[in-house]
Amino acid sequence: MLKQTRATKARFQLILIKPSHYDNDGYVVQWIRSTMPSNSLAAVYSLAKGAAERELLGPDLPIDVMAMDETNTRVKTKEIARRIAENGGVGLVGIVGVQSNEFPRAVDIARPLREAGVQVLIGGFHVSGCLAMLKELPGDIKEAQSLGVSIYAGEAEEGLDEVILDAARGELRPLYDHMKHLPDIGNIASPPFLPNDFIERTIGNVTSFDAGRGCPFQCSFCTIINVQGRKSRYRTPDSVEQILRMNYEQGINRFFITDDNYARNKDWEAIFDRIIKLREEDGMDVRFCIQVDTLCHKIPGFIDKSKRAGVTRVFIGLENINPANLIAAKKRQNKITEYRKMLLEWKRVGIITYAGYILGFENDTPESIRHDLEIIKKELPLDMLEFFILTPLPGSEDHKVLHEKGVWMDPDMNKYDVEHVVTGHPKMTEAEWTEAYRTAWGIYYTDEHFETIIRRAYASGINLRSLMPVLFWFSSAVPVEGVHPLQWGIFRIKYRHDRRAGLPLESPFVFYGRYAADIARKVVLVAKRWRHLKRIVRKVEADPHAKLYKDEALTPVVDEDAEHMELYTQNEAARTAVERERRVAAKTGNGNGGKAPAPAGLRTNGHQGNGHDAGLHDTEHHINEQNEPASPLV
Ligand code: B12
Ligand code: SF4
Repeated sequence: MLKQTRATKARFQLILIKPSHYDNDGYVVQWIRSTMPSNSLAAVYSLAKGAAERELLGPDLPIDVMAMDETNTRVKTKEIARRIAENGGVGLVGIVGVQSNEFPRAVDIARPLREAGVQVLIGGFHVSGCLAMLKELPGDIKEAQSLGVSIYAGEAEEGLDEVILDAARGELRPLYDHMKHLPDIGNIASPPFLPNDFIERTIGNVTSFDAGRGCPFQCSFCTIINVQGRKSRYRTPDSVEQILRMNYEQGINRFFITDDNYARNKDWEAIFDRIIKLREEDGMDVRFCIQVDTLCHKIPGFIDKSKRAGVTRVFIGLENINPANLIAAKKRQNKITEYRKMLLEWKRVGIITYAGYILGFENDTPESIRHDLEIIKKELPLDMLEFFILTPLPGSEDHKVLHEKGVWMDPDMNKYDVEHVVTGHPKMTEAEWTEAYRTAWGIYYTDEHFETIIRRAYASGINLRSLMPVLFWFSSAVPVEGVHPLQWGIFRIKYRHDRRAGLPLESPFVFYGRYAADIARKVVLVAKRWRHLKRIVRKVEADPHAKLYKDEALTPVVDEDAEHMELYTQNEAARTAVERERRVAAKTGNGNGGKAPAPAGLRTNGHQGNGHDAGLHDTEHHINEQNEPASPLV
């Protein structure tokens, strides 16, 4: 236990840190404003505050809770150690929501703290995923334990009290394993919450919370099902209302619902109904970004209720358009025959779509990736596409299989940020795969396609002033900053001394010279790209026929698509998938006598964002413009 430095009445210091990770030069990725508040931190912070309010350690030992997110705040370990010492020497640093790519940084934060005698506990997806899937703890976790760092696997909802009690006695255990029991999160007293002064360090008036955990599907690259389970656990509508009201009171009205698949939250409808009531009857202007799967449009009422509940943006796990790849990754629920229908449904209600696309499935080659992206641009009415390198993330089945077979995987966890190649590929070299990822952004976000996306959006009633920042963000993060849009922030901060353990301290001339040149280059590039995009938006807005824009992607789905669209004809796997869907449709009597891949409702629907109902779009446009969201994500 840490020595007490001043005679004061002791106060238990609980300091929660969400770590960042290192860039390729070994500097901490950090911004003046980062993308969004972390829900992992909000969840643990709120539970800790609850424990403090309940006086868990008794009236003589009050608990002070402090949270910081390293993506927007410099972690000063000496100050933390001093703070604990000045408050009676009792405390704990919890390193929260640690992903695999953040684990090396988390250990580097822990090291000086341990040297100063501070108790440290690491939780999050890396440790939980490893405990869920591996027979033995991997070397990096064992190494952390050898420094005296404790590990917390599983969710904090039922285990945090025990940890605080142990830490107050100075008896933290090396391992807390809560993986066997997944807690009920329905109506817990302290749902996720972060105070406004914390949220102000992120972009926009946005915070995040999980309305549920778990997903029923079985994708082999997924960690979530092995850590949070396949059964849907969800918060009650009362609990969601409590989260919304607490935030609304502090002026926050935009939310990222972090459920990996909100469409499979068993209580999605009751939660949406409550939010609709808050919006329509209580006048709360709350808005949301959600994540869904590609079959969400088949859930009756899901898309229309999303609209009424204030969803403005939706992330979709599209992943790939080659059915052979999807089957190999056990992503059987992704049916290419449903992609257009689903995207047109979102367009119908004027909600912006982002799709995740994974590069490096077993049939991918640089040429096939390029070809597939051209098909997507032409035939899918999608707004943003974001790319990821297929990565065997600890906690996934893919990682487990490779680990058990002894296949090479890069031992440097810092690279597991889905932007680095960390294992071999049957058809691409590491250099080709890396290059395919880097160039994918430029292949999708061309000037021509910017204009197409903007024209499709305008014709579908999407507010262009709201789309533009997002389009800018997703198209520019990699070319400008070299980081994924989900990691980007406003103005990169770098500290010469905050370099990865083992790397040399650079000379001030080299470090600051490069830093200044980098800033100058980025400022010019950002201004140029923004102006350029603005010109395209203005051009579309000035076009008197823009509302009537139509193209192949915006055309309602019809039987004949299967004959000519490349999405359905490009290879044997695509043709087989279409045939299979036709047979299923024939058996179930669903979708036009088994001929078409399209449900009748969609085929006859006149308002597929092609300007048929421009009147409605005008109203929508007007409403959206009243309150333009500033965040790139929500
Ligand atoms: C929202 C989200 C984001 C958001 C915000 C981050 C956040 N954590 O909120 C954004 C968009 C910024 C993001 C970015 C990225 N993400 Co992300 N993200 C998520 C997502 C969907 C939800 C996170 C969440 O809120 N979970 C719910 C919370 C409550 O669960 P939890 O984090 O596990 O925390 C609980 C327990 O672990 C435990 N616990 C955690 N910490 C601690 C600490 C202590 C002391 C204790 C006692 C307990 C404890 O208690 C918590 C409460 O129950 C998860 C998937 C998922 N279902 O978790 C992916 C996930 C965490 N992300 C992932 C990845 C890879 C990324 C990116 C690298 C992707 C990219 N290239 O940009 C970046 C990294 C950026 C960065 N450096 O942060 C992976 C990590 C996998 C792994 N093994 O590392 C996940 C699991 C998704 C996946 N593909 O598998 N992400
Ligand atoms: S749909 Fe998404 S959350 Fe569900 S198993 Fe697949 S990757 Fe995981």
